[in-house]
Amino acid sequence: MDLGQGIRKALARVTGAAIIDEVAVKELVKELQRVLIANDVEIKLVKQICNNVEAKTLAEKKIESLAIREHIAKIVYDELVALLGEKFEPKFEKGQRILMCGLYGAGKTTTIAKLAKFYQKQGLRVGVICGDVHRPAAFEQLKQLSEQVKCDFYGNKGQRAELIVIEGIDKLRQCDVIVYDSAGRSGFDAELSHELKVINEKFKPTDAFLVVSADIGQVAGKQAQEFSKYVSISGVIVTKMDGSGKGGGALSSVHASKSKVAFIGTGEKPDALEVFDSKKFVASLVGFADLESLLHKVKEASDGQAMQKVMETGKLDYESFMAQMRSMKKMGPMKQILQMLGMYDIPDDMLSKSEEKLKTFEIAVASMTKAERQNPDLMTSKARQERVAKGAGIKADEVRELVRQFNMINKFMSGAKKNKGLMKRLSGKLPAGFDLSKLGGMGKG
Ligand SMILES: Nc1nc2c(ncn2[C@@H]2O[C@H](COP(=O)(O)OP(=O)(O)OP(=O)(O)O)[C@@H](O)[C@H]2O)c(=O)[nH]1
Ligand SMILES: [Mg+2]
Repeated sequence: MDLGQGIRKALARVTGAAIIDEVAVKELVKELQRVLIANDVEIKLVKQICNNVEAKTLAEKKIESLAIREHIAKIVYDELVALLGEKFEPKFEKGQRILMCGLYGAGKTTTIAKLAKFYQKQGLRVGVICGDVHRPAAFEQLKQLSEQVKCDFYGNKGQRAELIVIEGIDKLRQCDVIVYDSAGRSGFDAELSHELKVINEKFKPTDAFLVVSADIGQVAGKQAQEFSKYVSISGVIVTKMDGSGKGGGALSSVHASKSKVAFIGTGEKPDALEVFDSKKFVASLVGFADLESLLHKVKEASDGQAMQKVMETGKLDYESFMAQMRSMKKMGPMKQILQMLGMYDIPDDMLSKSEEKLKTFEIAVASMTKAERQNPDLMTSKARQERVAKGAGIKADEVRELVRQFNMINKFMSGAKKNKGLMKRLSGKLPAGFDLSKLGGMGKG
């Protein structure tokens, strides 16, 4: 069970209890303790959090029950935010030189591609230097990644690292941000400290990020201390948060060691990087919805033209429906989208089924004629449904299902238009030109 699942379960149990008394609170604290320890959070910190939660929660016993449920979630939230430190503020100026360091396999090279993408999104030109001269495949790995994210690359096979740095800075002088990928080591030794010293002198980094994998748990803090002796660490990047049950330990120990968590890596792909914001992160652990991020994603992914049409005509057809589906896909995995709505613990097989369904729908829409796409009423004809199914190579039942769902969404949209409360709640948070009263479907929150 990951940290979030555990915490949400502990909270659900106490907030679901008929009466919240001392017993229920003690139960919550015990469960919380178990989850945090399993996540490799240092015992001393766990005790401190649990004592605080217990004391604060019991002090509020008199408040009416609905309020106390929210209040307990807030107490746990506050304690966890304090455990994990502050939000990191990345710099977006030109002339940055970023040194990446860390031990073997921590995720340095992968993270460089993610960072390149991150800074590029801010309009900065990024170049990367392969300084890993020890591992033969390192050059190709970084080169391929740089092609994938379309950033500049410099490497020189067979050359010594201290020369590559100098050449790289020169070759990439057009870049606003230069990121240097250093070689990993199995542990902290004299060789590593020497290399860090040399690269520091030649590269003159404006920032150095230490990359650690979440699965080392609280050792992350010790590594941050160790590296800090040789380079000035601006922040720690904790990778593999997606696959580790020890992320809580890694993050909290970094904060306890007086370093900052700068970013977290949540997957292997170049866009699986988040600026670390403890409030946002903890909100997700506790299970609060994140409407802000959802709307940001909608803004990023929306297919402008097709949406515009829906907004102007106030009418959904299969073309705009498909555009909406494409936007959904661009927004990332459905799991992420649902989580932003506060729906965290949805079984994976249910998710994959819905994603499969989306694919089938897309194939079906592609097999419709233009007239059918623009006049959804045509698609109520059984003969047409069967023809589309045949053309798409899917079952007629699947087309019927699409038509049914389309009609449902259409209906929901006209309903949403009338829902003044929802509109009001969302107004001002939407991107310019995005009129929810004519759109509906997306903003359901
Ligand atoms: N699931 C997941 N995998 C990751 C993440 N970051 C890196 N990886 C994987 O971890 C492995 C090692 O990543 P690299 O980027 O090569 O690590 P490195 O620190 O450069 O390794 P060396 O250069 O050999 O020291 C690769 O298989 C990556 O795909 C992450 O956030 N999530
Ligand atoms: Mg590497």
